[in-house]
Amino acid sequence: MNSLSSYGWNDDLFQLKQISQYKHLFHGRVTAVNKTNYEVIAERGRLLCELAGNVLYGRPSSELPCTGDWIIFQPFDDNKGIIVDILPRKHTLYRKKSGTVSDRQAIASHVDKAFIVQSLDANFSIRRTERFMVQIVEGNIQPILVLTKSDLSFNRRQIDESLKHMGHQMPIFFTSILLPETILPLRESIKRGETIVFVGSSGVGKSSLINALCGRTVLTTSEISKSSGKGRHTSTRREMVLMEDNGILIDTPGVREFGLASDSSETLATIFEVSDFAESCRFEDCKHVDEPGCKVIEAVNNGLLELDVYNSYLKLRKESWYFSASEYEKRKRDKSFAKISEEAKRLKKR
Ligand SMILES: Nc1nc2c(ncn2[C@@H]2O[C@H](COP(=O)(O)OP(=O)(O)OP(=O)(O)O)[C@@H](O)[C@H]2O)c(=O)[nH]1
Ligand SMILES: [Mg+2]
Ligand SMILES: [Zn+2]
Repeated sequence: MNSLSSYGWNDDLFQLKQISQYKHLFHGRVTAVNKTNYEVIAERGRLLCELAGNVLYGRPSSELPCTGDWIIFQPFDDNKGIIVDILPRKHTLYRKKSGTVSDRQAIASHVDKAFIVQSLDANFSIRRTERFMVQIVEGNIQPILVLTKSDLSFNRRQIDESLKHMGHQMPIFFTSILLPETILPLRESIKRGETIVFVGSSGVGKSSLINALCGRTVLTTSEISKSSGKGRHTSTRREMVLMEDNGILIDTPGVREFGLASDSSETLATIFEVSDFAESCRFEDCKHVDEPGCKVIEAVNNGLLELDVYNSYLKLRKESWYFSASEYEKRKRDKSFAKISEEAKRLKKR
């Protein structure tokens, strides 16, 4: 028997469960998603679950269970179950599904913090950090930057310089799995019952860091490689690991692209510190591109806002507009399709 409180079960979730028509059944948390089933931890232990038809149909794929979701299940056999309901999500990390224009994919849910993991070698990219941060803040999740492989040589001044506009917006940790004293502060920052998702490119050391935080090998990592230092996509699924007496860690496979999956205009203006300037623009609906009296452009010209940062802001804003416009179009199409099939059904009945 285990206590689900170490997996984050609390009063708020209990209240959410009461809304479900299946509140009399058992609850559990999805610890990993496989092709045809879900791994779930429940009071009775570990289970393999499948989805009931009513959960599967009529839901976009982004709303099917993901790692971190709390679900309600009907047990059968010793360690099997059917998922009959999903508790409403609160803090969820999404990204744009690659190869699509407006589909999103849920990476992890009921997440308190997200560790943006970057290694201090050639991988470090402030532009990638910004991108992750926007989507994390959009998901109502606290971002934390973890810079790994600090045992390797790196240019600290250059890193500090590029982080200037973000540094005070989130805590930053420098870590190395070879230096236990750098792991300890990170471990101490994690509270019991807190869920943390690890994101970052392949090969930056996400799984290695989780092993270091747990003090034992719970996840497979790639062999130490002297070659290019590029990632090899060692982890292949989003998987939950429990830290002894501490938090709940969700490892994710490194992804090549992490597209924005929300209309993030306001978050972008805040993160890129454009809002203060934008308030004094001549036009209330100023887009800060080429309008007269634009204080954002003025700030760029005066050197108060870095050109690279401004360009990055415009690029991500365009991406998020594009996503939400396509999503809106898609919803409209889906709605009219639903109307047509309703109409067809009615005609058939006559
Ligand atoms: N020098 C050094 N190497 C590290 C450190 N952390 C991880 N590595 C190495 O980096 C490589 C990649 O580590 P992983 O933990 O597999 O990386 P990952 O981010 O989980 O990669 P994916 O699962 O492919 O997304 C391995 O060879 C690790 O040994 C570190 O702090 N210092
Ligand atoms: Mg990994
Ligand atoms: Zn403006």
